[in-house]
Amino acid sequence: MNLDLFAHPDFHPSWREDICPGAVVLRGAALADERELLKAINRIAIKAPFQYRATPGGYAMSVAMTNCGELGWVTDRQGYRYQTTSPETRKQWPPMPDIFRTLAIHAAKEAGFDNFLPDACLINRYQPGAKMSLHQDKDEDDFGQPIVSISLGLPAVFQFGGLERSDPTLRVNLTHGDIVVWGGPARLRYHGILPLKVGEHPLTGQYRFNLTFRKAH
Ligand code: MD6
Ligand code: FE
Repeated sequence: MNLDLFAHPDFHPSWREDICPGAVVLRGAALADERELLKAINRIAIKAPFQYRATPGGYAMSVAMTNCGELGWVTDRQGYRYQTTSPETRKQWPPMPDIFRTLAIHAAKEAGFDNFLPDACLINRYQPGAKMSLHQDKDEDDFGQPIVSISLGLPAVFQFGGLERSDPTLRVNLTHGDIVVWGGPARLRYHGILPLKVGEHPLTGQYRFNLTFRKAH
């Protein structure tokens, strides 16, 4: 593919931190696009409102979710899956904004994944107290494809474990503008987000947003 189509002169991560083989944090890599990203999230949420979905076990998640792109990740009593429509609106998810796609492709490339073309973007919204328990991302068809994750708003502590749920975990602080790219040998490692602390962010108020880009199908 011709990456000039995705030319992005503002893509300048301030530094990179390797978490482990296959996982890297590009600190500040989304900062140049912060306002455009947040505006786009607001527009998406008007068309496909944030929802507190149920886990297959029947618990309401503390993180509110929506999606954009061809496919969206959902969960209910039937299980976890990707689908082309929102269960609430029964319409297709809003299209993935160019700024989202461009940033995700550039971040993946920076981390050594040259052929990443995401078809799904899950948008998570955390308020103080919201958390994401340790989990693996394994609802995608090709584990050879990485996941790109953009953090905006309030900071969070990312827990990063091993291939077994009981493996010890590392803690990584993720702050506004950080992008995590993870794939290769890290792709199936357990991970989660510790309960969000109370705070006030100048652009997002009491929220943290996380965008995760995947090639689901
Ligand atoms: C979050 N992120 O940061 C939750 N999964 O809100 C994830 O679950 C995640 O950041 C796979 C790859 C990167 C991630
Ligand atoms: Fe995940």
